Amino acid sequence: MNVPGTFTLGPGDGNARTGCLTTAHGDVETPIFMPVGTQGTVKSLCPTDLHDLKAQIILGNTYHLYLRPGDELVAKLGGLHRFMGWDGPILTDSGGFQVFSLSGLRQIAEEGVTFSSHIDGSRHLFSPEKVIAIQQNLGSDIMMVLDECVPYGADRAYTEKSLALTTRWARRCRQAHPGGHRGQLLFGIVQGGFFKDLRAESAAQLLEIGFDGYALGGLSVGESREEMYDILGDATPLLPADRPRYLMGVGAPRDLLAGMAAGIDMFDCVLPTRNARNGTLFTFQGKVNIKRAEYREDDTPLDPTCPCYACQTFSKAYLRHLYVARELLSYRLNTLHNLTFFSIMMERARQAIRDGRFAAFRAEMEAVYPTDEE
Ligand code: PRF
Ligand code: ZN
Repeated sequence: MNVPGTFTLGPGDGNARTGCLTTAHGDVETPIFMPVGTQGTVKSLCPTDLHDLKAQIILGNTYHLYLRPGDELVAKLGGLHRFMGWDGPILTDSGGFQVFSLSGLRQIAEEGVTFSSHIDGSRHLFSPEKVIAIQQNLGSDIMMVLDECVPYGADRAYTEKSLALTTRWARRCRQAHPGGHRGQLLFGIVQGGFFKDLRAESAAQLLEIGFDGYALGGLSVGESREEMYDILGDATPLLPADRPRYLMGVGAPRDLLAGMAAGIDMFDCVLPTRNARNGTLFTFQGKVNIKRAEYREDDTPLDPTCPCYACQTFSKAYLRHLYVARELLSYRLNTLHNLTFFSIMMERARQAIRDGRFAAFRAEMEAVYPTDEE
């Protein structure tokens, strides 16, 4: 049994690599996509469903769980794994990003970020020490440092100042969690906006502090694909090869492939789960908008090759009916399917990397997912 934090690289193909990350709740094969379970649940699914679709690690949110039900309550009830009945690995985001995207009236200072709850307007402070304490209470396997995700379009002066603060916060997070505590790992987050030298500075500073893994933050914030891929290609090699690399909040199938090609090991995104709930389904033949009239009498499965319960049991006509009727089962079946698709796509990508045919696999998938949005 390896100790938490052990990261073993397997075969690679170009910059793409396979690996295995050990956590206190088991091993994660990389590259991996992490389904998002913001509030201690991957919306509409049970942990048994997640095991069935071979999810290896899920993501939870510090911001939401701190506000409701409260990290101290979760700790009292045995930690997040026990509370939500998921015994596999969990990564928690630090709350930094959610404060900036969800809460009202933010105020950034040296001490931390003060914000209003999106639930009841109450005021709260997230300091580096506080978000570590919250994540320790939750008991996640991988914790993230507090950072500021610089808004798209921020100028150099703002980005520089923000980056300096993000680095000081990262250092305080590391000091608050020098390592060891229940095997919880701590990842640093590279910021620096769309300035390559600032990205390099951020990476160097985080490396000097020393983390169990390194994330690229501040991407997929409204920029074009070309801009994101440009920073991705430039910044990923700055992260140590022997540590897991995580691209936060990404993404669509072709973005995952671009990330893997650059040497990224971990991803998370609400896309498969959110799209499921608005009727957009992913298949290896392309995207399907299940509400379309053409499926009204379609007695065939969504994807006959898909092992998910929805595809094995129901017709497109039935899935369309559930969606149009706003039935709860629609959310569940669509989510089961989309996460199964992402899980299989990542497994195929890992195998393609091992077999030295990742570029061909990427081209194959891009032919099916050629569109701009996704
Ligand atoms: N920082 C944190 N979480 C994040 C991001 C970030 O920059 C992003 C950006 N796409 C998603 N989630 N802490
Ligand atoms: Zn399916």
